[in-house]
Amino acid sequence: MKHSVLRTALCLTTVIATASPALAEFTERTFRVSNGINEDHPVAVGMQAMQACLDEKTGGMMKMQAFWGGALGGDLQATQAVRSGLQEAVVTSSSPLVGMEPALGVFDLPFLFRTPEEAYAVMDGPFGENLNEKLDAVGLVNLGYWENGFRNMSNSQRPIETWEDFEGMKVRVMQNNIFLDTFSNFGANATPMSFGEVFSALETKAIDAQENPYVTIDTSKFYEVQSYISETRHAYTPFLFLFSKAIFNTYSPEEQQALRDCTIVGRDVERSAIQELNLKSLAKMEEAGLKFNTISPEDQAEMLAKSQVVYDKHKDSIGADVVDQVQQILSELRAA
Ligand code: TK8
Repeated sequence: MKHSVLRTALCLTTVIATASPALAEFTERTFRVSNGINEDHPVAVGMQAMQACLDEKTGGMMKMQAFWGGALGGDLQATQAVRSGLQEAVVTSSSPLVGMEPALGVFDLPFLFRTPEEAYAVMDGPFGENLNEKLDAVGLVNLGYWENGFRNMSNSQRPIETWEDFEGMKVRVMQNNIFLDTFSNFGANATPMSFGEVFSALETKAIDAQENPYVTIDTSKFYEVQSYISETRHAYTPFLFLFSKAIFNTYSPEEQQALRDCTIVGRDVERSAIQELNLKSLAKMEEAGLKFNTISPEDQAEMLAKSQVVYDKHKDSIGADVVDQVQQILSELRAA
């Protein structure tokens, strides 16, 4: 009896010993990931897929702890904490980070991308890699470009059909000069504000309008305090999945690779979840009583033409080469 127990034990040891070398490089870790958006946003679905991937690759050693609704601070504040090694990771919009890396401003240029596929081609290819190197140089490891989506307008005043409809409207913009200039140039009274302040600013009518993708307007409940929704698609700004370089550098190569691979798995799940939810979010907001309108292609073209001054003003500070590279990729895609 004793003998057979011993034999079973020996047998198990062999099994464990042959299974474990791959796991030997993983240490038990829990890392924080903060978000400004709420838990019913598809970023949560992406993070679940990312966690499942990490569980599989690390034998359950790496666990993410998510913080939603800006619980660890807004995009800028959380990214600063990540940069200085006080927090492991953040999912943030690129726009508030242009002060850290000006090249990110390319994503803020109005009407740059026409489809998600154009944005993916730029972000997931060599251009995105290049940008990741710049971010690395300022202490941020960008593990992947996740989706927020095409930005649309909501407001409490009137439908936006042409750029003239912005006249005098108090529009919240992200903390980003390109957005500030884009809306000021349309005649709006643009106010930079962190995301966490938007709901109550809309509710108290301190501002009339804000702009975000449908899914974000839905999950952050902005539609509850808005009356109009207009499909301007004026910008596609990505979410960046940023990891603290100071902390990342203390991880083993296997852990780093697992993080990189699993962020991409999560990204793909998150992007398709957003694509799926987009029209549902819009329908839900219409059902809640918001009046919806699209913009005619002519008026859209006029908005772009009117915005040329914004391109001219910001091209050098973004980096002329950076803007040219993206426009080159886009013109090749559009010619194909
Ligand atoms: C959430 C933000 C948000 C962004 C904004 O933290 O600030 O309007 O679109 O999604 O990153």
